[in-house]
Amino acid sequence: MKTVPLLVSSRGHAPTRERIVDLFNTSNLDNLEKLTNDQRSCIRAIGCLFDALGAKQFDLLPNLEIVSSFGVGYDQIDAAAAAERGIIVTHTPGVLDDEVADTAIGLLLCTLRELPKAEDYLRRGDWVSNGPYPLSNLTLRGRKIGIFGMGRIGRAIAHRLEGFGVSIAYHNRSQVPDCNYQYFRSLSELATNVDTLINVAPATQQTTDAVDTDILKLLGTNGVFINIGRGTTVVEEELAQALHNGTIAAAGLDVYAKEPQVHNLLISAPNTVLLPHIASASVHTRAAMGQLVIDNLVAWFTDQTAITPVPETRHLLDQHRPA
Ligand code: 8YV
Repeated sequence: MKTVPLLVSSRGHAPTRERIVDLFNTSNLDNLEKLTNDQRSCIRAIGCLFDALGAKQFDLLPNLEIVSSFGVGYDQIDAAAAAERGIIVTHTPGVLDDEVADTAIGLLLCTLRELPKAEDYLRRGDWVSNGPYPLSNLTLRGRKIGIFGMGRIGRAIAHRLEGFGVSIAYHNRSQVPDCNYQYFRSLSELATNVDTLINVAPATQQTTDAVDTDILKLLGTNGVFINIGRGTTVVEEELAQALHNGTIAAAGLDVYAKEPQVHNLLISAPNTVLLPHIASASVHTRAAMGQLVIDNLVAWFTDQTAITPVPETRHLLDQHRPA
């Protein structure tokens, strides 16, 4: 492996970068444009720890075979452009489902029961000077939860919610076999029938700006929006307005359209819990994600296969399979 020339991100999960540097003949992805034509022609792989990659980068690397990307979402990589050029893209599904689902439930409870605000209240000394923290207006009791995106993570969230005795429904591109929750064919039908919407959908052209004022109005004034998918799925300005003017009751967000920038109107919105994109961010889970990044690279350079290719490039593996 040590002879395989590979570009690696300079940012992102440091332990994964260090192991890639140990295993391969690496250069820094940031220096791509500074490499000579000869150097670029040698590059066979990219270990991508969350950089944006598309046709522009791929065209500079005529012998690129594989991009192994850290994270289940890969919207920062133009997988269609990779597929057109015969480049395999892999991601890290599965190993983060439980962590992200745990965080989603935590964020939901924090939002409904105002747990971060209540803790601040204690720390500020207000419990001593003003008495008990005010009763929360919202509760999980009796809620109708709608999950937007019923993939592995959506299912892990739904599975946990079963233990809370709430009703569960979902919207997904298509109905999921063996999934017995009520299915709605459109996001607006789902929003009409629930009061709490959890976004787990991947960022695609179809999901961009899907959650807007109209959807939020359908959730109603008791409505709650939780986002652990991608910030681009919601029109942030409209969400912020809906929180400021009481169109919905509260929101809990882990993801934003222009991270790490967070819209000012969201920062100032009432009844809003804001997390800095931490859903999968434990040492345990990030290590598992990093291992899968490496395993995909090793599988490719030992057996011409990949463990978790993204759907857009999966067909390329068949071309490499021995007959
Ligand atoms: C990480 C994520 O934040 O997997 C994803 O799609 O959003 C997160 O787990 C991401 O991998 C960046 O490090």
